[in-house]
Amino acid sequence: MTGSPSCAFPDANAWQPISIRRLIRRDDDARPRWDYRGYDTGGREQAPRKQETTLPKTALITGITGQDGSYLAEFLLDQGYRVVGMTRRSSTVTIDRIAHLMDVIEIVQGDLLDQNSLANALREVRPDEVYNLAAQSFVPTSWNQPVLTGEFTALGVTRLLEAVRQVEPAIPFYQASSSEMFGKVTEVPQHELTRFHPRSPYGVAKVYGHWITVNYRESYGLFAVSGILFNHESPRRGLEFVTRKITDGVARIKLNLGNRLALGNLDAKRDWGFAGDYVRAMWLMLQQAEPDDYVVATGETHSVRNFCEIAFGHVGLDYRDHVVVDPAFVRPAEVDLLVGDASKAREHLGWTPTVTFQELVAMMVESDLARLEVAVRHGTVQPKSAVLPAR
Ligand code: NDP
Ligand code: GDR
Repeated sequence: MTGSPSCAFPDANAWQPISIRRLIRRDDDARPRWDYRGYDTGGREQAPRKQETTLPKTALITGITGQDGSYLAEFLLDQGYRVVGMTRRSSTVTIDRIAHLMDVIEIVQGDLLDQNSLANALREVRPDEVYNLAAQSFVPTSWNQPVLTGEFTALGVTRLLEAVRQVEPAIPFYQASSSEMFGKVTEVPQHELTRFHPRSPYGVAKVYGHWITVNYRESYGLFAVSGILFNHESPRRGLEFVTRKITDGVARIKLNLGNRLALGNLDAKRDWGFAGDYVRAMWLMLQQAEPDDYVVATGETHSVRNFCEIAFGHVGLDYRDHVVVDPAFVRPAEVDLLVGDASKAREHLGWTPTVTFQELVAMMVESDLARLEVAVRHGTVQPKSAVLPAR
């Protein structure tokens, strides 16, 4: 791909058709721009300034095929954005969560492992905002694949920040950081200044991603923010995460598709919110005058056991009749208690969650029941009396 040395983006005529769906071209002079956050032409330091424009802003989302990517895409489309998702090449299609959006979003190929693909994606898409949601996000996998987790979840952030810095340093950048960074917590509740003590290779990688984001902000003046999000769930949560594993299990047991659910540590406590609420906080962080880091959480904590009680109770079952503890699901090092203090997000962003814990559990159970009832009617799942699928 060729580019003019005087322009951060390449000549529009030189675009290569590497997208699955062809990108919309727009007039260079008319597109909304952010001023570079370092110095203006007179050498004076300045804050980013958005020019008034009626053109839609463009957001580039890495990890758009994941839970958060799908909700963020919907949210940004509602805000009138042009949404482009970055996906990595795969021999199988992994767009289940965004299948309903494929006519209204665009896709560009790129991989966090490949620096050039990231820079090319930025040149091709020319985003006004970048949301870095892509990661190896399942904590247990990070013990089996610690190096790969580091490559995706830690160094991947540097690769993308470096691409932003080289291609167009004025692009506001969101990094998906995690409450797993607090790990073995030193205070309760946890806030932006709580010390990090990660307890898994995933948590360690996220600490790196957090600090490299802060570092690029401080070193190069990038508008780079780190959202320290506590666990957030939804009917689109991956089936291997404990909330979805439980609600899927409840639905299967209710429909006589199984009778036992094997879990690990039932005493771990998490601050669980609804993913749809959390993507709004991501966007709000990029609309502020100054880049900063924010904890996003509900401020309530519940144990895995309590989640089971409510989820099974929702369909009139007692979890003690069905849940068994399997040491295979107990982690080498556990994060025992997470509960976030989101006062800063509330005060600076005006963000508060809208879905309660009980509503979240009910929403997920109902969704899994509806999905599996259809599968039973279509004969794509069969009744079983054994333990539910191991995840
Ligand atoms: P998911 O696991 O659902 O989605 C992860 C996404 O990353 C997928 O789209 C996946 O694509 C993509 N991805 C993985 N590796 C690469 C790669 N090498 N190149 C490009 N894309 C890649 O995660 P969530 O949506 O739940 O979370 C989003 C982000 O937020 C993650 O970074 C996660 O660590 C972080 N986070 C999540 C929290 C939560 O509770 N959900 C809390 C705090 C932080 P593919 O479909 O190809 O696998
Ligand atoms: P977590 O989520 O590790 O907090 O990371 P997960 O749902 O996997 O575990 C939550 C807690 O439940 C306990 N647990 C089990 N977990 C799973 N997956 N399967 C089980 O059978 C089981 N039994 C008990 C775990 O030990 C743990 O204590 C999620 C991910 O989305 C990360 O990417 C994100 O950064 C953090 O949330 C915030």
